[in-house]
Order: sequence, then structure tokens, then C-alpha cells
Amino acid sequence: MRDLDEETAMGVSTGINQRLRTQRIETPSWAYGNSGTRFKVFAQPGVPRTVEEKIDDAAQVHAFTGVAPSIALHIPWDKVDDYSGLAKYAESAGLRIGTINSNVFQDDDYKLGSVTNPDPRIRAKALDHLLECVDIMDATGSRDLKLWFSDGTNYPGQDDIRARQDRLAEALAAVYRRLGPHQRMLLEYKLFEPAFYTTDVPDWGTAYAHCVELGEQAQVCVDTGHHAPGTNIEFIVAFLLRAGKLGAFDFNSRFYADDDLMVGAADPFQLFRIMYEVVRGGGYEADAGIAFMLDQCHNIEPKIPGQIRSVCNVQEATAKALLVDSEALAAAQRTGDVIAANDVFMDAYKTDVRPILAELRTEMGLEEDPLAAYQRSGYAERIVAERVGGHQAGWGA
Ligand code: LRH
Ligand code: MN
Ligand code: MN
Repeated sequence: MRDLDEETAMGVSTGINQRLRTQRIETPSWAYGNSGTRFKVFAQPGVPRTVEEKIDDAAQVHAFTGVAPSIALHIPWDKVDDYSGLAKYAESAGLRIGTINSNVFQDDDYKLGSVTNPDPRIRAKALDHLLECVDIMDATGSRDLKLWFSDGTNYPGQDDIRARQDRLAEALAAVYRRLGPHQRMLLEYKLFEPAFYTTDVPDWGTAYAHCVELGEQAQVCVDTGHHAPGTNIEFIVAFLLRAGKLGAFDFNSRFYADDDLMVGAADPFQLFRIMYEVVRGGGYEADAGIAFMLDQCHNIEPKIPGQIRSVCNVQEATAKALLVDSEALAAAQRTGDVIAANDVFMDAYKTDVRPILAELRTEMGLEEDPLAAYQRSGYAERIVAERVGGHQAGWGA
């Protein structure tokens, strides 16, 4: 554990606090609704019935953590008639609308794919939806459009793998042309599921290649749950940052397949390693524009506490990453001192950053323990009493 005398500790924590204060972690609207697996959705009392109520819940996460001032929407799960009205509602709740997530995976038409479907009519329908998402961004003032495609095939010979790449490129280019000068397209990859033989955007390399072809406003989104077990995600982060192509994270935690559990729950060390590469590669600087988002569902735990815990886990990993003594690490690396380099790295990881975060929250006028403060607030009891007939998130619907 890092051994700091009191004065140095104060200095270190002040510097880190200033950097942690600027962190922004976006929460997803779908985390607040009921969700589950293919096998069962466990309904919880008090979940939101409207998009506005999802915004209210996200505002609670921000109120207690101070670093979650935006909410991502998923269209059509969060479809409303008036998106600029919704943005105003968010503003009055102390939030803003963040990333717009498209959905071309929940319609019978998409059985054989959306933008890569062999049928041009279905491709056009999918493209229309993506373009409509950009209209929504214009109305809400959102910067980022997130694209994830469930497209792929289940059987050898089912469709032409190469032609599907052409169709994908064509659709992406059409969406890219529609973006405003300050808008970005985030292309998310996923190893498999729901397609099990080929996936059209299965990995970061495919996403990266399409983004390079498209141009500067196209960036890769790394969903931490979308890799094979054992994949070195921090390498991907380092590579993409170096190439200027890391746009965003969808944070969550997985063990086997994609499962959207709480980030940092099973492997906080992996989250630390990822955040270290973010800091090392300049991705933590404000002008880097990396969007740190949660993409999670809470199937067995309560939703708002699940989000608060996740935000705090990201903050903890970030604090540890910021603690890495980069000069000592570089010196050890230069001299090839493997043990010393690993020591410097582990030293930061093993540091208990909870006092630093408590101090930060006090400075920000917040309670030291956001989860306990939320639980004391009475909000959970209030929504259970007030909201009857809670809404189900699209996922698991
Ligand atoms: C796909 C995914 C993608 C979707 C979200 C609900 O697994 O990660 O980001 O939009 O889940
Ligand atoms: Mn995702
Ligand atoms: Mn996912």
C-alpha cells in the first residue's frame, strides 16, 4: 500500500480531487426499468412508468454522486412526441440528455439483420430509424449517436459475409453524412449474440476499420461486456486512444456472455487497468471527449442503488488510476525493472481511495457515502408508494 506522509497525502488527494471533480459518468435510461434475462424478468415495485420518471431516477443518482449529470436514451424504448420538451424536462431535473442509442434489433423485420439485411426494403427501414435518431439528437442537443447492430448469421452459407460488410458500410456512410458538425457516431462491437455464427461488427478491429473509413466523427465504443473471456481490454483501450478512435465506454461487468452486471463488481482490477490506460493515453483530459457511460440492467438488485454503486466503482477505479506514480513507473520501465514497475502499478491499485472520495464529496457539498445517503432519503419508499404499474425496460421485454 502506498505510504504517504500526511502532508504529501493531502497534496496528492487535492490534485486527484480536482481531476475527479471533472469526471462525468452517464447513466442509461434502461437501467431504471424492470429487466431480466431470456428466462425471467423480476418486476420491482416503484420502477418508472414514463421516460420522465426514468429521468427523475437518474437525477437521484446525480444528486448523491455529483458526477452523473446526463442520461442516455434508447429509441424507441424512450419514444416521446416532443424531444425538445423532454430535454427541457431533463434540464429542470438538473440533468441533460446524453447519448442517443438506436435500436434496430427488436422488430420482426430484423430477423435476418437490419442494415446488413439482404432485403433492401428492410435496410431502408433500419436506415430511416438511424436517421430519425439524429433528428432526435438535434432536438435534445445530444452529441453522440450510439450504434449497435445485432446483425449477423447463424449458419454457414446463410448470407454473403462480404456483401453484408458492403451493406453495413453503405448505411454507416449515410448516417455519417447526416451528422451535424458537433455530433459523433459511436460504433459498438460485440463478439456474438444474438447471431451465433458470424456477427457483422464482432470486434474492435472491425469497428475501427469502419470508423477510419468514415472519418473523424466516427469513433469506437468499447462495451466492457462484449469480449471473449480473458480478452485484454486495456490493450484495446490503449490502441484506440493512440489512434484517436476511442469515443466511449459502455461500462458493465460480465463473467461469461454479455450480462450487463454492475461495473467493477466482479473484477475491479480490470476496471482499474482500463482506467489507467485511459489516463495514460490522455483520454481523461476534458478535450479528449471520451464518454463514460454505464450500460447495465439491474435484474436482482434495486435499480437506483445499483447505478449509484456502479458510478462509485468507476470513480474508485479512476482515483486509483490517477494515483499511479507515472514518473516512478516510467523509470522502472526504462531500466527494465519488471518487479519495480509492477510494484508501482500495484501500489496504486492497493491504495484505499475511499477517504479521498469521501473528502471529494464533502468538498462538493455531498454526503460521504452516496448509497447510504440515498437510502436514508426516503426516495425509494416514495416511488414505491406513488408509482403503480411500473414500466418494463425494453431489454428482456
Ligand atoms: C447490446 C448492448 C447495446 C444495446 C444495449 C441495450 O448488448 O450493449 O449497447 O444498445 O446493450
Ligand atoms: Mn452496450
Ligand atoms: Mn451489451
